[in-house]
Formats: sequence, C-alpha cells, structure tokens
Amino acid sequence: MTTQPELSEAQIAVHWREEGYYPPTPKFVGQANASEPAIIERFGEVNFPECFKEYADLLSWDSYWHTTLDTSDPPFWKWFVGGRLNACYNCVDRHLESSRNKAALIWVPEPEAAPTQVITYQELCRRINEFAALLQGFCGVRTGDRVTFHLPMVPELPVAMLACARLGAIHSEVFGGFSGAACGGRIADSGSNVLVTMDSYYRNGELVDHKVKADEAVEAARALGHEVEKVLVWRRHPGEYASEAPMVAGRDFFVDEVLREYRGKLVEPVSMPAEAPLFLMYTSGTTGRPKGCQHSTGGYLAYVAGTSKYYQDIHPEDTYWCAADIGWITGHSYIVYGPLALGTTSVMYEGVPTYPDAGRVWRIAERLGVNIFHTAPTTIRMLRKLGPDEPSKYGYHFKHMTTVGEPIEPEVWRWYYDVVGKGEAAIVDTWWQTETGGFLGSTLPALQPMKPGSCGPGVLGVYPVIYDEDGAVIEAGSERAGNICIRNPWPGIFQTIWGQPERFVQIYYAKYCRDRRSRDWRDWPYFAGDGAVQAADGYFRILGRVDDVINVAGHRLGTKELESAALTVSEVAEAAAVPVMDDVRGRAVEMYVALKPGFAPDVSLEDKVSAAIVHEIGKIARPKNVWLVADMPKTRSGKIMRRVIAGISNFTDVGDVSTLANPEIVDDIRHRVQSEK
Ligand code: 6R9
Repeated sequence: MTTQPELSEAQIAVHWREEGYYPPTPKFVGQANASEPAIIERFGEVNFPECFKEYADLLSWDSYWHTTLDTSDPPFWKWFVGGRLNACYNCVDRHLESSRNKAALIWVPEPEAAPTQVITYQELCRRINEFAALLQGFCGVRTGDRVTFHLPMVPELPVAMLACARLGAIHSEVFGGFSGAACGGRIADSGSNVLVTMDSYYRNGELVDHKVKADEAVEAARALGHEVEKVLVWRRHPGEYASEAPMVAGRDFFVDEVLREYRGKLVEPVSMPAEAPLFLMYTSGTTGRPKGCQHSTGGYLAYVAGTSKYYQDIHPEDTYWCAADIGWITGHSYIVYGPLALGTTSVMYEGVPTYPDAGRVWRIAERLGVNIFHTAPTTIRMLRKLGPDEPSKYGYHFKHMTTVGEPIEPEVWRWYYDVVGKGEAAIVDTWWQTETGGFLGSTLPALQPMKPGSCGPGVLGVYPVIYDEDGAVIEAGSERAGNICIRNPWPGIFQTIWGQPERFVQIYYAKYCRDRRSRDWRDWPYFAGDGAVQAADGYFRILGRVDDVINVAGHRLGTKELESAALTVSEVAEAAAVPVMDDVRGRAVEMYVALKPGFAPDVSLEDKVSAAIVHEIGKIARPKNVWLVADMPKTRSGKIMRRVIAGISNFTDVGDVSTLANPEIVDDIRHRVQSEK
C-alpha cells in the first residue's frame, strides 16, 4: 500500500471551486416535514441530548426510558435507558390498524416481464410471523442469538430481518455478492448457528447459482473452528431448485417445505431493552478481521425514523424507492427500518439499474409512481454514462432525491438535478457510515439550500468538527482540510465492534480522546476517518477517506478532487486516482478513467484528462499516466476500490478481492496496465 495512513501536519491544499446554491422549490417547501427553522434550534447544543426525544417519540415504546443518554462508561454510550420496545412491532404491527391493506414493500424482480409483488402490511406481518415461528421452533433461535443471512434483493430478506427483530435475535446480513469465504468469516466471527440463504437470484438477465456459496461459507466457518448447524434455503422459484449444489442431509432445508408446519403461526414480539443489539453489519477494515458493527434497537430505530422523516421527507403516503442493496447499511436503515417505521411504502428491486437497458430505473419509477428516489453516485454516473437522455422519456416526478456513499462530483450532481430530478426535486447529499447508523452530514431539504459537491452542515443534533493532527480545530472558511470528527454521541452510533471492544475504542475514539477517565462526552470525539473541509457557510465537503490522499512532492491532493477534475472532460464516465511511487516526487498520480459508451479510447483523450487536471488543480497534479479502462473494481456499494488499482499500478499485492462486486475486472486491468509499463 502506498497510500498515506493519515493527514499529516501539512494540511492538504483545497483546490475545489466553490459552487453556487440551489434553493428547493416552493412546492417542495410547502409540503415538507421540516419547514420551520425552529427545528434547528430545538436540536441545538443547549438541548442535547434531550432533543432526541423528538426522534424517539416517533416510535411506540412498551415502557418509556428514564435516562436519555447514559455516559457512565465512555465511549459505550447508552441511549433511552430503561426503555423497552420491539423493532418489528414498530415497523409492522403498529401500522395494521390504520394501514393493513397498504403496500409496505413493493418488490420489482428480474426479468422485467415477471410480475411485481405488492406486499401489504398485513401480508408482511403474516410472512414475518411464520418465519419467526420457524426460526424459533425449527432452529431453536432465542433472544440474543445471532443469525447470518446471505440473501440477495428479495422480500425474504426484510422478512428474515424483521423476524429476527421480532424474536430479539441479532441478524447479520452478508451482502449477496460477497463470496462464500467472506460469508463464512462473518458467520464464525458472529457465532451464528443458522445461515439463511437462497438457491439463486437474477442479475443481468441470468439466474445466478447462490447456494454453492453457502457450502463454501460453512466450510470457511469450519476452518475457523465454527460449526453451522442449519442452512435454510429459500427457493427463488418455490418448488424448483436452481442450484448445482446438493442439499446436505440433516443440515440444509428448503424454507418453503419447512414453513408448511408454521402456516398461520403467530409469535409475540419480544419486548427488548432499548440498548439490546438489533443487528450486526460487517464492514471491512484496512487489515485483519472484518468489523461487525453492532447497532442498538432503540437508539438506532429512533435515529433512522427521525432522519427518514426530516431528511428524506418521507410521509406515510409517499412511494419511496432507495435503489440500494439491503446488504449495505443504506438498505438496512433506509429501505427497511426507517421507511417502515414511518409506515410508508418502500420499493425494492432485484437486478441492476442498467439491465435490460439504462431506462429500467425510470420505467419502474413511472409505473409505481415513485416520488422519493435515493441512490449512490456510482449509479448516477453509470446511468449518466449509459443513458444520459433516458429520464426525460419517462413521466415520473420526484419531489426529493438522495445521494449517498461517496462524494459526488459537481458535474454529476448537476445531471442528477437537471435531468433525473427535472429541476423539481430537492437533493440531499447524505454523508455517513456503516458505523453511524444514519446520516451525519446533510442539508435539511426545505430549510438549507443545496450546494453541489458539499453534503451540507451536520444533521440535527450532530455537531461535526474538523481537527488537525494535533487536535486543534480547523476553522470553517480556512480552506484547510483535516479529519472530520463528531463532537457528541447520537442515537444511531454503533455500540461496539462485535467481540472486539478494545479495537472499537482504538479505531474510533483513541485518536482525539482528551482524557480516558472522563465521563463527559465532550472529551470523546468520534473519529470518522474521512478528510473534509468546511466552507465559511458551515457546509462540509467530504474529500474521501483519510487514506485516500496522495502526497505529491509535499502537496497533499485528495483523490476526489483529482477525480472531479477528470470528470469535467465530457467523454469521461468515471475516474479513480491512485498514487504510484516516483523517484523524484515521492509519489505521483495515476488516473484510471472509464469512458461513456460510444467513445473509443485514444491518446488524445488521455491528454485531455491530463489537461483538465492541470487546469482544475495545477501542474503539480499532472498524472504520470492516464489509463482508459472498461470498468473499475468496486465494492457492493459501488465505491471504487483504489487500493486494488493502486496495487496494480505499483506491482504490489492488490489485497483481498473476495469482497468486490466485480472481481473479474482486476485481471483485465492488471494485464492491460502491467504489460504497458
Ligand atoms: C453510508 C455509507 C462510509 C464512507 C464514509 C465516506 C464515504 C459516504 C458520503 C461519503 C462523501 C457522501 N461517504 N457518504 N463521502 N459524501 N455523501 O456509505 O457507509 O459503506 O460504511 O461508507 O463512505 O468516506 O466514511 P459505508
């Protein structure tokens, strides 16, 4: 690895151009959940932590809490202590009285001709109860047990999550695209005795064999000394088995067969303490064991409900579509728990946004009447690349759109705003992490204007700050970047790394903790691991992970600003900047660029990318090489894995590629680049 571990004393110079503001439309403001500026005051620091009562009151509690925030054992914060609730009850049962026949989930499968499934709150409740009864009766799952899922984007996934929540069991969904080995590692780490999987699923028009991965997962867990007792296999087409992998007698069971015994069974939701864990979501660290981020029941659910209401402007009557994968934290918080807690209709789909063509997403939006749309910059770039004019062909209208996961280049933001949003939709650029449960930085859509490329200020009740390496505050408007931290705890913050409390403290709190013995939250800022700069208006611009910084002859360049410069070339669809060793300058920049369709790679385009970077940033940033490639190696959430590209450029180990969404691209790029160097 040639990237830098941290920002150093020399702060990176910020070369971004300040963008102008975009106000929301009066129509949007008129109907918004948060349209009175008083809400910002209510969440001001003087009202912390009690302000979060407003979020918790969106939920139904079996018993109310006595302490809003317990800080007696920092940084293991406890929210809403003494309160009891059930997350499944809050997302489903409590809506039955008023909305039994309303769609809770709308599932759009592949292939496109397959019928869309509309699952009412009543139907969802039935499916959850039966599966919870099966987990309890057939697998012996009890409160506090961990259950691992390796499920694709099918309704059985939210059903399984909510069934666990109903029992007070802790679910751990492993993104369906991950390998069996990666799944096995997570099974062993969490100590799950049960694996829930599916025989197959559709992607890009093909039925993918998925059960084979379950066998690898069980083997991988065994190699780590952990035995899986039962593997529950849903069938994508019930009754027909679509996998090459044989069922293992006594271990593997078809869910549809076992479920017959549990038809019509009801399971009482277990009343759980607010601070009981709800789920684990694994995220990769830079080294070693994956980190099982443990999220709480009360704090987490309150936080995702509150942020869904005010930042995504979800009303119960909306049709909301977050086109992310539930195997990513975004899907947990903003496909399942947040929207369902608010009793809205949440759309989920199988497949990819670009198959059978780049109009699929807009066709779905038009057909279902989606009015809130949520996706990631990688998808926006891809759709802009493959179908720049597609949105205008469809008669949908979004009132609101979200972007999440990466900094979005202003060029791409403007396409999202003008073409996808048709100039009508308010956009929120939400900065947050697996660890943080919900949004940390965003504009309040009716109250704070949008600014392309900036996420906005800290969200309600979250107070970010930028520190330099020594812990001194970098003031807003100074044009200097540093480490963005959060000064206070908030209800969605994860509780610990499963089984690794020391690592939790070390990674997230040790860096800027002022006094290890202090029980005052002010002494324990949360270290997010992202570089950022704060403009004079208080808006934050996230520059990427602090290890995504390239130091060229003493100048620290954020990978994002390099990539943003490359994106100003109209033929460019995606760009990634990586450092390479350089005898003279220590490090130099190499750019990897994917072109929009219809443009053939040629030297003049390489020159154009170089020239754009020199123009936008300066000569110091001129890339040593520009590689035009077919695609970038990406994670499940579409983040470009610069570590892998950097390994290729530097002829070093690319590291573990088992968790890439498209591992096959690595050899292609390696071959191309290394043969030309
Ligand atoms: C939700 C999610 C977290 C990292 C985070 C940061 C980057 C996320 C962003 C963003 C700029 C945004 N990130 N949202 N950067 N603007 N709006 O993405 O979780 O997969 O854990 O990734 O993603 O670098 O630290 P996760």
